[in-house]
Amino acid sequence: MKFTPILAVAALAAVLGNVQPAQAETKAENDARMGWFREARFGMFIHWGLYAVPAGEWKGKKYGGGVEWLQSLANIPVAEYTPLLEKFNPVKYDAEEWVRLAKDAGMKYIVITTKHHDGFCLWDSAQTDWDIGATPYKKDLLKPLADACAKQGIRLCFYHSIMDWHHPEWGDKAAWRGNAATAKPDMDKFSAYLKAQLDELLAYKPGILWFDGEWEKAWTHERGVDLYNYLLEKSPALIVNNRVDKGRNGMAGFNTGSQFKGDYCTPEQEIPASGLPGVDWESCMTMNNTWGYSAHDNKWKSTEMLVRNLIDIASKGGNYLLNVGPTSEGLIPAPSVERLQGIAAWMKVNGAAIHGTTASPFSKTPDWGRCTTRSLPDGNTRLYLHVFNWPADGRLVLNGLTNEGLKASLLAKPGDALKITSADGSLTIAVPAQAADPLATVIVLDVKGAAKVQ
Ligand code: JFZ
Repeated sequence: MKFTPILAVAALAAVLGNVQPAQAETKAENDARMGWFREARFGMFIHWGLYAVPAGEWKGKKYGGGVEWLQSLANIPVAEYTPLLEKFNPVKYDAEEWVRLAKDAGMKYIVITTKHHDGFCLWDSAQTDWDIGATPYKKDLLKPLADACAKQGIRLCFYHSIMDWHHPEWGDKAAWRGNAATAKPDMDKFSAYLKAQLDELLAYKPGILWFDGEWEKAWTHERGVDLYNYLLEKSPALIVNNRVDKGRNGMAGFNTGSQFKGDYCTPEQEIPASGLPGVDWESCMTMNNTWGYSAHDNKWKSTEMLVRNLIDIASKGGNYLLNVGPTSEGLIPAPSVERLQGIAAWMKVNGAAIHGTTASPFSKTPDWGRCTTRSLPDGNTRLYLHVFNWPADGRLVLNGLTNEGLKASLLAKPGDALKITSADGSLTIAVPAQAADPLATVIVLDVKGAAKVQ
């Protein structure tokens, strides 16, 4: 829904909001702001929009890859794409249920696409009619999610595409969009639109703004810095990903220079081999091969792979943002639900080995699996040994670990102590003959002092 006077006021406020640069943050302030994110380790990504209607197919042709890109993949002009509005009617949407699924899986935050590259908005924005208000459903999709998240103790976060194929003032034009000739692009006007929409979104109190689509030429480093400062001034506790600026190194996602804004790095569909030491990061990944819903993409990863990805990422000090792509009716696809429930069963027993943990002390990835750590209040260290390859001889050997071992047990059986021996600069734990969990069996090992690996 669009009210032009509000646009004018918001645009003016957007300009005035720019006057003061944000103050440099101390390390203690940064630690406080990033604290919940560092503890969370696991979140749910939701890609939801009009592209769920064609679901990866246009004029009889099936498209693969990320089908939230369908408008671009099939070169659909805005005028031909617009009627999808009439078919987006998520009457089966149950925000409480979505949040319950995420929470049970051990996810601590949800990042939902408020607007993807096609420009369509999931809330009834006062800045445009290209939104949920123009669909048969009409009702805001973000508010019920915000309420359910507040009720269930999950942080709601917003993905928001900077690139906008629908907005006439977005500066990079492509002929297929069909709106190339509507205006001489004015990126100042576009920025005012972006800020006015973000003002609306800040009212939902998001934990993170997850920008994307920053790579086109129209978006500049200066605009990235300006937007970051604008948001942090309005919402000092906010976390903003590095795609607000131009420093991201492609799919690897790390920042290529300290001048670039953004609180954390965003590797996409990949896990950095040795993590990204010294910076905060989050790998976003799909369960099949698409972000938005596809009716024909059945290349689902196994629950084992998803659980092991989560463990691998936590062992490298990062977060795992795992995607679901709901249908236009508002349902999370059954294969995704099944996998989330499988992860939930593992996390119910082993969540302590993920949440609030820090990276592995082993510089070389152990061949038996992965390790996460926790500093204990008494100065000792708890190691969580996530065993992927169960030792056939009943001896789990931790090469190079020179600490004194204090106690060990299966995480699932804290009462049953496992025998620890030390020899030749390695520590060995005597383990049961059979792995307790085929996905990953976690052994808890407390050692004296800080972990020392040679
Ligand atoms: C981006 C989006 O384009 C995609 O639809 C999805 O939302 C994902 C999480 O983020 O993916 C990208 C972004 C940039 C590149 C490739 C995929 N790139 O620069 O090659």
